[in-house]
Amino acid sequence: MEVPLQTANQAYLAALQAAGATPILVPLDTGDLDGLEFADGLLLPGGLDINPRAYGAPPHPTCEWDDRLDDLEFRLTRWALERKLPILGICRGLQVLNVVLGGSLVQDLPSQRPQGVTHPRQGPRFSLTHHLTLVSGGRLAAAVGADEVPVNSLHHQGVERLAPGLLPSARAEDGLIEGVEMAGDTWVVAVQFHPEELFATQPYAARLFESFVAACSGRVPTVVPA
Ligand SMILES: [Mn+2]
Repeated sequence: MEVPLQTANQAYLAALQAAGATPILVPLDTGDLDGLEFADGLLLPGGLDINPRAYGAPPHPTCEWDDRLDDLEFRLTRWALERKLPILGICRGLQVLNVVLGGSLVQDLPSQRPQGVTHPRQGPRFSLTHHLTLVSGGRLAAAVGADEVPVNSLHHQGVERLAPGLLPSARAEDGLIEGVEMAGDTWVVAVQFHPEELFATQPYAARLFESFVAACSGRVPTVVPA
């Protein structure tokens, strides 16, 4: 008998717990979000692709999505933005934030941007396979405390058109935007790599989670990027 499961990678929970947070998972098909009023922030994790109809494009053959997951995460993102809750987006989470705010995605980097860096997974999830250059003065750069960082890369999609309201905060060697943030008082940051696989070995990745949790706790002075 098949037993349906809803799962989250342990790494996201461990990274949040190491930074002092108590993560709570939100089930698929959660209707009214008012029951989540206790939440101090929203982490949008990695996962499947997004239904490209959400940004007005026909699906590429490699694109895989789950409309229930899109529906839940789009609603959670709008809900968190309306409440000015801190948001940390990771991989698909960056893509969700970009699409919710009106941006679009490259659906398959290997076939549509073959001249670029190899972004899909190569080896273990923690393998450092390329670098990011951070935009100085930005919230992401402040969070990780570095101008350049080595990253893992487990994605075949990426930002095509950046949403209005988002600023680029990190780029890969091929120019792909791999970090974004919102201007203004609310801590909203998203990255295309997977810091939850690196927090125990790369201090900058741990600092990203610590900055997010600090913002959730209201203990961090807000920094408005120029
Ligand atoms: Mn990458």
